[in-house]
Amino acid sequence: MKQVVISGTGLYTPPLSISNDELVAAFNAYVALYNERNAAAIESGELEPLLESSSEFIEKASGIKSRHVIDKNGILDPLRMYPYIPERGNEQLSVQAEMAVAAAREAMANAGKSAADIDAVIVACSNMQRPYPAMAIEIQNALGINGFGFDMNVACSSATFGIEQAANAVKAGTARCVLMVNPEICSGHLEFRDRDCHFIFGDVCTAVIVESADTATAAQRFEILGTRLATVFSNNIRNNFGFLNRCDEAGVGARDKLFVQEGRKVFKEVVPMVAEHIASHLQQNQLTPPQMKCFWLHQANLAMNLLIAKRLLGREAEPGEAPVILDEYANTSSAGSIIAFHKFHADLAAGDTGVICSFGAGYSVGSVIVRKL
Ligand code: CO8
Repeated sequence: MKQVVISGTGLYTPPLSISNDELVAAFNAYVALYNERNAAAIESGELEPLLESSSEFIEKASGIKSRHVIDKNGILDPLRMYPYIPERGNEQLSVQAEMAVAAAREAMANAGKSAADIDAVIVACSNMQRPYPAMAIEIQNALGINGFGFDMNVACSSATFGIEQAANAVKAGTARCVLMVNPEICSGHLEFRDRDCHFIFGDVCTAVIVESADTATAAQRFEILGTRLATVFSNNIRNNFGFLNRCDEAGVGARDKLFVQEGRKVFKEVVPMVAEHIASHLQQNQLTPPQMKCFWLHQANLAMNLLIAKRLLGREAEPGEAPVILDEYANTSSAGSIIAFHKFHADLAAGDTGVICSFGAGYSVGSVIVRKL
């Protein structure tokens, strides 16, 4: 069987960032306006008043301190509460493609690959800014890559599912080298007027180069020892936005057309599912959790990651064993585990092993066991 490696990663971080205090100030200003406007209905019991958010709650419940975003002003305007991202003409590079090209260039430089070395582009993320043409084809064109490209969506698990598709293409010989990118503009589908979730997400893009070990020349190369994907249907994380919305006017703009979740249920159900998934994937490869140098986990909630690591290791994780980027980036959906891998892989020695693992809506779980060459 052909040996397949991850030979480069890249990260595009939007320059703008919103702290918890800034986000909460805007949210509380919106709450004051809403309660004032609806004072009579609230007084009569017809409407419930909105409750304020707090920075302390956010950091304690999630571990998030700030998030990077494409646009800050629109989100922080209490009269708007969503980003302003101007539409672009068809002749211009689209916003998600632009982020992807930036992340891809870094991944290609790290892998020592030019466009001519790459045969396929996969865009794997939670939300695509249009149904077609596929963003992957636009990115392919912008970078001058031949071959083929396609978009795929498995919500927060898109990147690990994308790595498996890339590895399979290399193994099957349909591509020598694959660029897999995760352009996430989570702020575009987050309800910033809902205090239960207004703090959760941020924007970012990650990129991964997957190729045959025979062609890899990068200093940092990680052999993919195995991938394992699993899905179990759940309505606990859902977004009903889609092309059929206009076919029933009653639902247009309703709350369910943006991200909604039962956070507590997700936490309780997903932690054991992920710990079991990783443990059995390792066992299948004659490996054990304590042998792993690092778990690069999906970044949704700090307590969730600490608990998953503890279940796997039978003790608290040491700093560096399950690195956290959630404090600066928040939940960036599919990009989270790849940001962690991108920032925290250089210190591993040849022969060290680790697991990249994502989990989220679907439910979906994907794990990629890697060994540094
Ligand atoms: N400020 C103050 N108080 C608050 C706030 C706030 N902002 N929000 C809620 N509260 C209150 C609640 O009303 C509740 O009050 P009460 O006890 O009186 O009812 C109390 O605080 C506790 O609320 P919760 O039980 O909701 O708090 P939790 O401790 O459960 O924390 C979390 C909430 C942080 C959401 C937590 O449950 C969590 O992180 N769960 C895991 C969720 C998860 O992993 N989700 C994955 C989703 S991501 C994914 O799969 C990708 C989807 C596609 C991307 C979409 C991009 C937009």
